[in-house]
Amino acid sequence: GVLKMQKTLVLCKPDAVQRRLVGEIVGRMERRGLRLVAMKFLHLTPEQAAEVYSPHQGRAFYEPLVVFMTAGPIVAMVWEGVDAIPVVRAMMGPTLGRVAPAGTIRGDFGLSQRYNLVHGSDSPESASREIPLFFEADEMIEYDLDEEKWIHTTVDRGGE
Ligand code: IDP
Ligand code: MG
Repeated sequence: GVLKMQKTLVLCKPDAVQRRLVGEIVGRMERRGLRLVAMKFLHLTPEQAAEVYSPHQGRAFYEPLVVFMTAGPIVAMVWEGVDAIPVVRAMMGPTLGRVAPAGTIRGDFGLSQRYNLVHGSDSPESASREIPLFFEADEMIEYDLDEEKWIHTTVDRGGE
C-alpha cells in the first residue's frame, strides 16, 4: 500500500528523566526505525503543561497531571516514520502501567496510571496541535537516514 509518513510528538515525562529511562525510550524509537526530527530538554511551566493537556481540562486527573508534568524537566521530541503515530502509541502501551503488556514502555517500566513515563500524540489532529507547542518549524530537522532503505520499502521498490 501507500506508505503514510507521520510526525508525532513524544515526551519523556518527569518520571522518565528522574528514573534515567530517557536513553531506553529514545533507544527503542531509534531501533524501531523511526527518525528523530527534533529534540529538547526543558522544564514546563504550569501554563505550558495545562496547554499540552488542555483536552483533559475538567477531568479529575487534570490538576495532579499538571503538577506531575511540572515536577521536573522533560525531554520533548518529534519522531517521524511510517504510521509513526499509532506505532509510537503501541510502543507506549495503555495508560495504566500495571496492565500494559510486557514489551511496551509502560509495561516494562511502570505500574502507575499517572507516572507512566511517556506521552505520544494519539491522532494526526493531536500531533498537529501538540508539535507546535514545543517546536518552531526551523527546529525540525529534515535529513536522510541511509539505513531507511532497509527499514521500509517505497512505491518505486514495490511498496510494503
Ligand atoms: P495517554 O497518555 O495514555 O494518552 P490520557 O488518557 O490521554 O492517556 O491521559 C493523559 C495523562 O494523564 C496520562 O498519560 C496520565 O499521565 C494521566 N492520567 C490519565 N488518566 C489518569 C487517571 O485516571 N489517574 C491519574 N492520572 C491519569
Ligand atoms: Mg492521551
